[in-house]
Amino acid sequence: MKRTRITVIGAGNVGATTAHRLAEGQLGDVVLVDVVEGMPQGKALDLVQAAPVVHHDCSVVGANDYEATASSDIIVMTAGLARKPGMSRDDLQDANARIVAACIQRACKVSRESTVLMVTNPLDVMCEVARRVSGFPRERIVGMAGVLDTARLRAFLAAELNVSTESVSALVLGGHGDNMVPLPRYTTVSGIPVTELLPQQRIDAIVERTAQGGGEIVKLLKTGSAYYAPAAGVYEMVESILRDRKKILPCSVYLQGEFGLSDVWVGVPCRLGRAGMEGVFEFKLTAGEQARLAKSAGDVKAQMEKLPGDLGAA
Ligand code: TXD
Repeated sequence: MKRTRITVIGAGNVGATTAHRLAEGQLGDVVLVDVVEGMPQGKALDLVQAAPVVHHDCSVVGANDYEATASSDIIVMTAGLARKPGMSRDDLQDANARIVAACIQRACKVSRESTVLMVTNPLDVMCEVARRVSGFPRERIVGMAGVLDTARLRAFLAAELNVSTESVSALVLGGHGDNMVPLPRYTTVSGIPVTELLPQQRIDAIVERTAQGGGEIVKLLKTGSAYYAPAAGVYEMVESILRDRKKILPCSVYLQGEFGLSDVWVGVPCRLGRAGMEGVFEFKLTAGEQARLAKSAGDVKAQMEKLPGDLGAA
């Protein structure tokens, strides 16, 4: 029987932490790929040496090319550059689009049946790069951002109300970052909308803090950005796909008419199972929510239009 194989491209903070979680969660054998020679191999060896202590039987190997990634079930894409001083958002988009295109082309060429899980920023636009170069159907490309954004909102609300994070469920739509559209009326504590539990002013402040995304963490760390919570978000999505759990999770997906939007990547709730993105969970938005989602989608589309036309194909 073929063993489950997960490729993680980029062995930096998010990639290595993701590999760690995937192996310890026994989700499959992991191939960690990075351009830096020796680095993915060294981190893989370190992870393997933890196996006897933490009890898992997954293999973890490091590589600088894609040979060992062949026949992967999932490709998690975390490679990319962080914004450097003097670099505009558009410069970063251009640089990461080239990295994502090159990596996804090579990885998808040897794993034609895989599902791509995009993590690299700018998230929604990088999903489009993966779509163009892989030629995969939309069911087999999803972006991770919504799980992280909702986790942040849930964590803040649980602390505010002094309840378990498990009792809080939240819904965030839209593009990643400043563009997210939190839906407080669907954000509940054991089924009770937070709008019944907290004054609007407090909800607004918590939503605003969530919308700052990882900015608060970047300021504290000074070098680098969040990776524990992002890796946890990736883990939840990979687990739902590989174990066919059919969880409803907010993911960046290529909309085809759902929520009145088409040909654009936006975060909406979807069912994740063995076939990948098995369906968008559509529901009726208020006029205000719809307008905010459309604005968020419009911003992503404007960025998608700036992508170079010569990204290549797998
Ligand atoms: O919610 C989300 N989607 C995000 C996204 C949450 C957190 C981080 N988010 C984005 O993930 C972040 O903006 C970056 O675009 C990626 C990776 O973040 P990370 O913090 O892991 O960055 P690192 O530590 O700099 O790691 C990037 C690695 C590094 O080891 C490089 O050598 C490698 O990517 N890299 C490559 N690997 C393979 N192939 C190529 N071409 C390549 N270029 C760089």
